[in-house]
Amino acid sequence: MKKRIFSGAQPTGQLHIGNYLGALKNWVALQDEYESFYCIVNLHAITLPQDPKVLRQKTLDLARIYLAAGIDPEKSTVFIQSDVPEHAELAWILSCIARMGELERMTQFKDKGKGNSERAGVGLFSYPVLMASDILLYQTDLVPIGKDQKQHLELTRDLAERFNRDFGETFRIPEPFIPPVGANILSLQEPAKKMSKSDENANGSIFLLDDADTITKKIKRAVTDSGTDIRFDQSRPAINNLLTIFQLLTGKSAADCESHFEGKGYGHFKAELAETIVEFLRPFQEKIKEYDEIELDKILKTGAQKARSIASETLNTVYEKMGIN
Ligand code: ATP
Ligand code: LTN
Repeated sequence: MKKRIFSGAQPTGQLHIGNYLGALKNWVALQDEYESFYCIVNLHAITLPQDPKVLRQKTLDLARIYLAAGIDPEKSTVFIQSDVPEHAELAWILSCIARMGELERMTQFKDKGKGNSERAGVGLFSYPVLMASDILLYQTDLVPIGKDQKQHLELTRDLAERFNRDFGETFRIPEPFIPPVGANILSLQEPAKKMSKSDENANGSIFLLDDADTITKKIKRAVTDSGTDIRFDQSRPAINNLLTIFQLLTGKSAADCESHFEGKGYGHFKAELAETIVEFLRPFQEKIKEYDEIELDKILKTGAQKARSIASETLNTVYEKMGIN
């Protein structure tokens, strides 16, 4: 039997090249080898305020992005989280197993709650428990994610182990898949921070749907470090980040990237990088228009059915072990 993958992204903001290189690209690469479940996590999205109309539209847009990026619905199960009610049900059970202390240590809550726990939503606080539920429902082996989600995966493993210890072997313990390169693409404007959908400064991110002009401008404006040579150097995060993007999009080795730009200046490098990104995104942006709403709806409904058949089996086992129903 194939091993299983589960991953998801939130239908909020706009997907950027960091989401693609850190996560989506690997989802596509792994779908042949694994039985894969790729979810649009709309219940996670409402942990921060959302406009209902926009949320509904973004949920479908994100499904289109998955497909255009190369997720093949014949191979992978693509579905919307809220179409499988077991996600919210298991999240409740797991929230009775999780401890306040371990959730308080989650850095994403501290960041997104802006350090103000008096005013932050309870959903934002228990967000990682819902994520654990997503993963554990499918007896997942591997979870491809960017570096920012590593802590949430560790919590997922802890909750699964605790449940197994207290109620008997129930959940498979998942492993993270964090790519060696690209797991933490940085903001083009503030290379001390990750590229983020929720960044107020749009110039920090290259969105997958940006047009050629916008991409060229954003790369031109990207901050650089001191020094002039174009090479990988951990102590120069800005150039390191730009070169990493170039490396991942061209598939060249690090050494080849460096020799390619040897003796060239920033102007030359940035122009070529912008061109590379534009050419990479062009077929993707064309493909995104291909799926009409009827076709999309069919893919998502079929996906939800398949997902539900597995999720309900796990949830039944959980209830049985706990003496519920
Ligand atoms: P935000 O950027 O607002 O923090 P998010 O991380 O919540 O958004 P999602 O769309 O839910 O965004 O994330 C989808 C995937 O993209 C996750 O696996 C996440 O780890 C990954 N990811 C997000 N930002 C980056 C980044 N800068 N570099 C690499 N991977 C990233
Ligand atoms: N928390 C993740 C999105 C997410 C996820 C998941 C990722 C929700 N459920 C399950 C992997 C597996 C984020 O904010 N990027």
